[in-house]
Amino acid sequence: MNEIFLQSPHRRWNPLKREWVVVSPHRTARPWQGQTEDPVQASSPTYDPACYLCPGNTRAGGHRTPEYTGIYVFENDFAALKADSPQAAFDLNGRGLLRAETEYGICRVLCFDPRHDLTLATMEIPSIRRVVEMWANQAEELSADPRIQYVQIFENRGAMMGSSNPHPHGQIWATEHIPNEPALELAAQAAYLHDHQQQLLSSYLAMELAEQERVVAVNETWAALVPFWATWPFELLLLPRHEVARIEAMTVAQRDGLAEMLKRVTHGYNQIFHTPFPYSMGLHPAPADGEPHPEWLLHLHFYPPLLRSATVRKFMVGFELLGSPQRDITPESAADRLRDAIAS
Ligand code: H2U
Ligand code: ZN
Repeated sequence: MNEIFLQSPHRRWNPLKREWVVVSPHRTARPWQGQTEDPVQASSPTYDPACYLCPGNTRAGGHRTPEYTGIYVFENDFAALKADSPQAAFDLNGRGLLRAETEYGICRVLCFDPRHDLTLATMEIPSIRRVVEMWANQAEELSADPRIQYVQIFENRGAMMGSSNPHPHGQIWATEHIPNEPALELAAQAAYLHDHQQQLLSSYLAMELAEQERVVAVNETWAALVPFWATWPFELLLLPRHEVARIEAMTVAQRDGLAEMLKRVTHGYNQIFHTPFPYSMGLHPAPADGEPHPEWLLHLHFYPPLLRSATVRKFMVGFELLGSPQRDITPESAADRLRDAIAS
């Protein structure tokens, strides 16, 4: 890449959301006197009697988490969306300014492992593979509901990301409407396929694999890279190397490869600042609306907040909130660090 873009202020195009990101590589030596966060305690017991996700413990509302082995899925006791809410729509005077509609949905919590002290980074690959299988089963089951249009599977990891509990777990929100982020990606991918007769993300991956500047890990079926347009310092995009749009449509090899890739990237994250790395991670499959979605490539986003140590995080404030997202370290230098961390 032209040296100018590694040293001078510029903006980069995010073709997946069709928006610009400001990059300020010259600012990386900027002094920091702002907030630091207390490092997270790394050690925790294998079983915590106060944890609502540990086998045999009581949850809110009197529910009991069974003595599960492997994985365990349950309906969120404080579900943001419900399957039994009434249906209504509102648009005051038909002017599109005061609009509301009811939202049907199903929210579940997924325990990745009975052991309280593990994370994706420290779980064995066969255990992560079991999580991938559960994601596929859940996606298939929830997509079959004719009122569900999108199945959003995600993990909030670490107190810094608002995770309520260190026990390894994720969530599913299956919704009646396509949420904002996948809706942007749907429009962008559909327009790209229409204009170029190629998938946006497949074409992008081919270019990244040729460039090798931002790719941090590759196996037979998946690649992990810091996207050219990354906004978070150590953001990652995981892309399958062969076409697949839906979680449940992944081949056995793709499921195996994803488990291995998840282990590598989460382990690598922990190596960067020698601390359990917080993040929000999620899968973006094609909408569950019964359409074939030839434009869509299944992918995973990792959005980690840490910037320069276990305690100094990137804030999305000021210009990022009011103008455009902005970053200091280049995606290329983040990729160099991540590649080394994954290899270590
Ligand atoms: P995090 O993934 O952000 O930690 O959230 C965990 C979810 O677990 C949260 O959505 C649910 C909360 O509603 N929960 C239960 O379903 N039962 C409980 O007893 C506590 C928390
Ligand atoms: Zn626990």
